Amino acid sequence: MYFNREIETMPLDRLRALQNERLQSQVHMMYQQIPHYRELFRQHNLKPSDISGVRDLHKIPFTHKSALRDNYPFGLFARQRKDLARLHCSSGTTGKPIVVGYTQHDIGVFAEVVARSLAAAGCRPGMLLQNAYGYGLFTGGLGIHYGAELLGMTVLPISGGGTEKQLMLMQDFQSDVICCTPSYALTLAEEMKRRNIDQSALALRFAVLGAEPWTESVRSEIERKLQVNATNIYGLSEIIGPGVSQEDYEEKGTGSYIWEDHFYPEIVDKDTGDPLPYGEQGVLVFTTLTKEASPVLRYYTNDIASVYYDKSAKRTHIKMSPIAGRADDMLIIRGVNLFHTQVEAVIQNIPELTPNYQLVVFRKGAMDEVEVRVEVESALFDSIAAEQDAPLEHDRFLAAFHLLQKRIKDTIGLSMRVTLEHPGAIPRSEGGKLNRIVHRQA
Ligand code: ADP
Ligand code: K
Repeated sequence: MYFNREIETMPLDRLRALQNERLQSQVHMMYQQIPHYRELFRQHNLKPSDISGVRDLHKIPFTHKSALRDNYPFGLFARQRKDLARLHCSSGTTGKPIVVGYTQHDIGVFAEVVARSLAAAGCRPGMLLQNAYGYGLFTGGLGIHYGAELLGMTVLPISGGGTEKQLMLMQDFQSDVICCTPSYALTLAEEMKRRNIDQSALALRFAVLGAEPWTESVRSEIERKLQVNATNIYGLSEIIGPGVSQEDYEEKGTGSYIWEDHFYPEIVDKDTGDPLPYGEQGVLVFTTLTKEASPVLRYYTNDIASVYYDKSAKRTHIKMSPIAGRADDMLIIRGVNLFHTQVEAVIQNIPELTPNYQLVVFRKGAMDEVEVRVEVESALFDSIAAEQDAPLEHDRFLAAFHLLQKRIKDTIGLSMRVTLEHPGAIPRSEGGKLNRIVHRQA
């Protein structure tokens, strides 16, 4: 099912023409309304008429998060504060948050792209969507909410956290869809088991998960334990919020559609900033094409992915790979670049291990070291704990330990310390994003 078949299946040449036309007016409007961009164009000897379409984008310098910080709170808005319908903030790790504004029209676009996303995820009018994304300054809660209503769903605006209540209402109301972070979906699944709630007590069919990087390892765990079809939703406040891209539930694993009639993506080299060809991994950069209040040109997301066209797909829009990580969350260990998702991917193929893991970075002498802490499957753990001599189980335990160490070395090129933990040893998401990396003094 398409929410907007005409746009979602628009032939590429027409889509490109639409983007070019929209980009021209976006650039003219920004030049008129935002002193920062007018000044930027002047410094680079650019006029709005130099940008006739997306192929001219490379002439424009990137917009970094620092530009939003420096113009805090409303300095990059193209509209006056009194003409806005809503403000959102992204957390911003230190100090002042990033502020984004929405006109009524922007809110309409936000709802439209979320409605398209939910439809691609398998959601249908009439289904009950339990929205466990956080409501508040974070774009997730309200963003999903308005999109679900537009699609014609019933929304349960429960927000994140309160796991016991989540599970109670999920059973009592027979929710069809859960929206939350993948790490919180794991928490829900685990808590279900702990409370002996049988899968048959739930009506869940779909899980729409995002706001943090995740891999197939986490997907298979969630799908198995919650009996759902789990798909990826991606977005960021600076562009609009969740719904910048979405995976189709019948095309899982082939990437997420970027709604490119509103958000034009580029992938650039993280060192040189040069645009990279389709399929190559680099930093995602977005240009908004229809934003009224908080438009951005070439916003440097810091998220690492690739983009490509999938000729066999249902829709014409470009796809993006899962996010490997944020460039600023990338570890550099003894000269090797490392994202935690690489370790997650290795864990997937070792059945004795669960996706409850954490990377501990510490210093040993002059060297950075990484310890992988990962929980073993509870059945395996129980049989080892229950019996003094369960030699077969011990063998499996040891084999899993060595296999993880070897595969990390072979695929990532780093030796890591491995610690197999008992179930429950690793921190869980309590409703929002989960930090997989901790730094420890040796
Ligand atoms: P905050 O900065 O407060 O976390 P945002 O919602 O703006 O709030 O965060 C957006 C960021 O979250 C993205 O730039 C990306 O790093 C991450 N993110 C969002 N969705 C996904 C996803 N599906 N996969 C991986 N990372 C994601
Ligand atoms: K952000």
